[in-house]
Amino acid sequence: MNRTERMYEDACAIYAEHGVDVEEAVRRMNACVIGIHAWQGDDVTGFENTGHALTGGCQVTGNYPGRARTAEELRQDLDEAFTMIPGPFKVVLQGHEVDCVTPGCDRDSFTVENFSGWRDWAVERKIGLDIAPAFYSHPKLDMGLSLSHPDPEIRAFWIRHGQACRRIGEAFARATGVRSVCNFWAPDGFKDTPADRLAPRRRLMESLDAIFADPVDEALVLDAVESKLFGIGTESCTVGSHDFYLTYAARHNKAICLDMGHFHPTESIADKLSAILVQQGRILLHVSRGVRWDSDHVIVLNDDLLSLGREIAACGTDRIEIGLDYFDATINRVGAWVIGAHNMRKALLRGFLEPTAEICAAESRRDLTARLALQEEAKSLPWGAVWAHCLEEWGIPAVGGVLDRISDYEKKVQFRRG
Ligand code: RNT
Ligand code: ZN
Repeated sequence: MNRTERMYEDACAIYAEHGVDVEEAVRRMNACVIGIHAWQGDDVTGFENTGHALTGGCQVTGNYPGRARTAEELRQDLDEAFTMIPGPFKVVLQGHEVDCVTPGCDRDSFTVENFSGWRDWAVERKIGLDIAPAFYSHPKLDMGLSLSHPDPEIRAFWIRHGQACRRIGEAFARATGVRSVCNFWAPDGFKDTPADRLAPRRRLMESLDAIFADPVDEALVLDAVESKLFGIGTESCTVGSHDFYLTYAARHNKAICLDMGHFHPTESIADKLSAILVQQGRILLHVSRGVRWDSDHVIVLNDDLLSLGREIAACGTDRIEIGLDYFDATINRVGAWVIGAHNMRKALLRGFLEPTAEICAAESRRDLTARLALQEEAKSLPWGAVWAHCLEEWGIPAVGGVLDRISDYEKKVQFRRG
């Protein structure tokens, strides 16, 4: 028996003293599908090759060499990342990360044929494929407005793009056999105090109603709507605020997308799960890390992420979709996916390893001293020995081996992209 197995056996015995079945916790962690966000690999640039800069209030900082310049290169990088990311996972696309654009074709007339390389790639790997309409980085994002723009022609263009993405998601699901999440985030907002907040919000609501009026098979497509607090250039008012979308999602039975960078820095996203799920259908998580603002840093194993893992374990994963959403161009982009996906799975593992029964029992008997002591004790239980065991089971090397692989890949592939 090697050191990892000896430490794992000891960990199982220690957790058992706290009423935790480690194998059951690992099984539950391994059942969680994580959405790997393609846009970490291309800096949210997309592949329409129109030269449009990233707009919509998002910002990608850094110029680490080797960014994927085509859908083919992006799939190559994702394949490399998958050798180091424990499954199960799926891939999430932006609505402009196309394989090809037909001349004269724009986003409002995209079909699955514009994403055929993605569809076939996902089918071959037996993984699901989600899509998010790209209501940004396009001339028709005008004055910071898309679906809520006062010009009906501009709204109609974006409504057609939203409808196109839902049908593309439906085609993905038919091909892969995995339901596709179609997540709607519109960057609409105002840099300074708007005179009228009501009219743009009514227009956004009516545009979404028009998008969703186009029927798709709801067994194949799960619609989600994503709120935001502010963006660069929309600091004073976001049309699609949390109040707007939480209400819209409840009224129209859509999933609400909670992005961890889209709330006030002191707000706990973890606390929102039970508050919403006890009344509402489903939640899509965009697991991210804001540093001073919605900076979309690679996620780290901090208290926010650990709390999220604990609440996901407590609420159950049947109505929670887990998606990563960050973009860091200061480090190797394959490494960014791997580090973030590992941290997401570590947070889930720690959530499922939490000695919940023991802690809840203390709370039930109103022994709040024991509750606090046991909550703190849980932090020093040997979860790392369980994680090391999982890495061996998955055939994924420890960090040194991962870094060697990333370094080798960037020299052989990414750095040659110029
Ligand atoms: C923007 C939202 C949204 C984007 C992607 C690129 O702040 O988080 O999910 O990250 O559409
Ligand atoms: Zn997001």
